[in-house]
This record gives sequence, structure tokens and C-alpha cells, in this order.
Amino acid sequence: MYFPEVKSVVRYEGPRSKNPLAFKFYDSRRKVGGKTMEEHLRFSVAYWHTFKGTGADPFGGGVYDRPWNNGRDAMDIAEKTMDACFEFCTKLGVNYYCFHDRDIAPEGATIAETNRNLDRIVKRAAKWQRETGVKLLWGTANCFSHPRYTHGAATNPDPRVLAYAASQVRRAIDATVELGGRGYVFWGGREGYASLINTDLKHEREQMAAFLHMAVDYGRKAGFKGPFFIEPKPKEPSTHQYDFDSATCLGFLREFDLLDDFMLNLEANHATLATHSFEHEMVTASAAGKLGSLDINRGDQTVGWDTDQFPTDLYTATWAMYVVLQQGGLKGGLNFDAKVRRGSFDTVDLFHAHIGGMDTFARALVIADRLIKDKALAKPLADRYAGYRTGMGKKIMAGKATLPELEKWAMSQGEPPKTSGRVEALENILNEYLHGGR
Ligand code: XLS
Ligand code: CA
Ligand code: CA
Repeated sequence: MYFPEVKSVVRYEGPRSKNPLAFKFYDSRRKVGGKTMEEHLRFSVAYWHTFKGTGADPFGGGVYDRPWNNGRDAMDIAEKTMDACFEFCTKLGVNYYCFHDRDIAPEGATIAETNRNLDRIVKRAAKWQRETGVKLLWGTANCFSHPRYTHGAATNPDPRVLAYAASQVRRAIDATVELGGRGYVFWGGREGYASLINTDLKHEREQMAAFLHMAVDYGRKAGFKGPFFIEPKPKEPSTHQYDFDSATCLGFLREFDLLDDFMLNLEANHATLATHSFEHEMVTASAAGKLGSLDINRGDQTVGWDTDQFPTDLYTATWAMYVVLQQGGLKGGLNFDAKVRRGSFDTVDLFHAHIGGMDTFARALVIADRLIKDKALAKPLADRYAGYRTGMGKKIMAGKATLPELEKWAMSQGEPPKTSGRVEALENILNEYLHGGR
């Protein structure tokens, strides 16, 4: 037992409970618009932060003493960590987890040894999945931590490095298939550049496209049926990352004919790093039918880097669930790509962090559902564009109008009236819902 401080499964006790290890809002079986909270939210624990995180920052090394790290060797530790993961998910009542290949199994001295390590741990994960019912949300490959990937993986100027990444992605896809993962993620770790002076941007983007095509071909042959996800991020670790934001990724996928197999996995903190709001990124992806999965976390408004804090902001969470519900759900789920603060040393802090995030999104789900049912924001929005549903507006949208025709129409209309956008009034409505009103 790695989490003795949590004796049984974390329960829903309702908003009046003072028990810090109980849910106040997340009630897995409560139905919201025909589906249970559990089905809507599909929460996932991120292996790298929760089990592999050390609390290290650029100014100091690891500070956490995790009991699963006491092992004979790297493989023994990997097995203990996998056991800890399933104990944690089971006690928390979270049904999904996700990982990078290197989170769950250490790299060996050769590619063959690395593959054996991964196979062994995947077998253990499969056994735990069968026993507990916890499932894999998505898998991915860490093609950015090892020194060989310093200049990128798929975008590396040396094809021998790309080949290493190919081997990793191949095996990570195999692992995802074997564990029944719902999706497979590409976050472009070091797929970007520090300086254009030594970078052939055109070539590197073409390399990346060729790589992704190979991954899709391999994955489909290996029986992977789910979506591949690209996860945008504008910077960190590269100065400029190719997968900058939703719009950039959609353009890339379209340019290189990858749109059919891919969707986007959007992370809140990456949106803000790109100087977008999370809602901007989600609405952009959703409008293209490509919002696939979410990495839920938050940044810090006062710093400009990726702090990966646990999501506690009800406003942003409500936006997220509003977009998700309107598009009829996600193929993926809500992954806590978030870490406890360096000073949160105790394993129980991992519970507090996830409980807070789950409660936040459970509240957000209920609020978003009410907003939608009441058409509180949808009605004013529809009214604002009503002019495009009849007459000339309709003709414009059907692609049947011409510039001369519109000029004539404009002349006959006279100066259009000034119409308020009512931003403040709408913000007030949203706030009323957030505070339980209406
Ligand atoms: C890093 C990313 C990463 C991806 C998975 O900033 O968020 O953790 O989600 O590779
Ligand atoms: Ca992420
Ligand atoms: Ca991040």
C-alpha cells in the first residue's frame, strides 16, 4: 500500500461536507442531461506528473520521497510505480490514466532491451486494468528528454535521430493498442527551433508530416482505431514550436493531408502561453470538428511559463464544459496534466489536488448543462446573427451573392443601425449561473 492515508475510496459527501478527502460536487453516478458525470468527464491521471514528478525546478532537484521509488533497480521501481498508479486511481475513483513510454518503463542499453522493458511493464498494466477496470485514455512517446533529441525528434536534421523516434512511436502505439487506449497523442516536445539561422523550417515541417503519415499507417495496420491527437504548445522547450496553437495545427494537418486521422488535444496552460484563452483554443478546434481531448490544468497569470497547476478556476472550467457539451462530448477525456507545487511534499497532496480539480469540473458540467438547456447564451448569440438566416444574409452564406448585388442592397438599406454587442450584460448572465442563480 502506497497511500495508507487514504483508507478507502474517496466518496461523494455533498457540498456541506468538511471532509477534505471527500468530493463536494463530483458524484460519479449523478446524471446530467442523460449521462452520468463519470461518462461525461472521463477524468484521467497523468503518470508523468503524479507518479514520476519529483518537484524539481530550474533552481533545484527533486524533493519528493515517493515510497514507490524504493526499489532494487529501474525495472523494480517501474513495477512498483505501476502498482502505485492503480492504487491511486482506484482510491480516487478515476477511470483513466495516460503515460509516455518512458514514464512507465526505463530506457535500456539498446533498443531491443528498451522494448523488452516496455513489454514487461505493459503486461503488468494490462493485468491491473483487467483487475480494476481502470483504462488507458491515451498513450504517447517521450521523444524529448533524452539528449539525442536535443535538436528535435521527427524534425531533427539527422535522420538517424528520426529513426530512433520512429522506433519509440512504433512501440508506444503498440502499447496503446494492447492497453485499449482511446487515443494516441503527439505533443511536439522539441519539434521547433531555437534559432532560424540554423533551421530549414520548410524541410523540418515536411519531415514532421512524413513522420506523422508513417505513424498513422503503422497505427492503422496495428489495429489502432481511435483518433491521433496533436497537442499544440507555442514554446517550451523550443523557443518556437511548430504546433503553436489550434489554428496552426489545423492548418498543418490540412496542408499535409492528415486531417482525417487527427484531432486536437488542448491544454489550458498551453493556450495561455500562446496568449490565447483556453476557450479561444477550444472554440477554434471545435468549430473545425477537431476538438478531441483536453489536458486540464491552469497557468499562473503572473508568470510566463508552463506551471501546470491543478485546475481550480470555475470560469474556465465552465467554458470548457460548455464547448464540450455543445459538440456532444469528447472522443478523449479530461486529463489532469497538472502537478502539485514543489512544496506539496506529501502523497496525500496528490489526492487533494485531484479532488479539487474533479469537483471544479463537476460543478462546471452542471453549470454548462443549465446554460445550454436555458439557451442563456445561445439565444442572444443566435439573435445576433439572425440576419444571415433570411433574405440576402442567407444568400451570402449559401455562396450565391455577388459584390455588385451587395452594393445595390447596401444602397437600398441605408446606414445599418448601431447595435450593442451586450458583452457586459452577457458576462453578468454567465456570472449569475456560476453563482448558482437563474
Ligand atoms: C508538455 C506537454 C506534455 C504532453 C504529453 O508540456 O503538456 O506533457 O501532454 O507529451
Ligand atoms: Ca499536456
Ligand atoms: Ca504543460
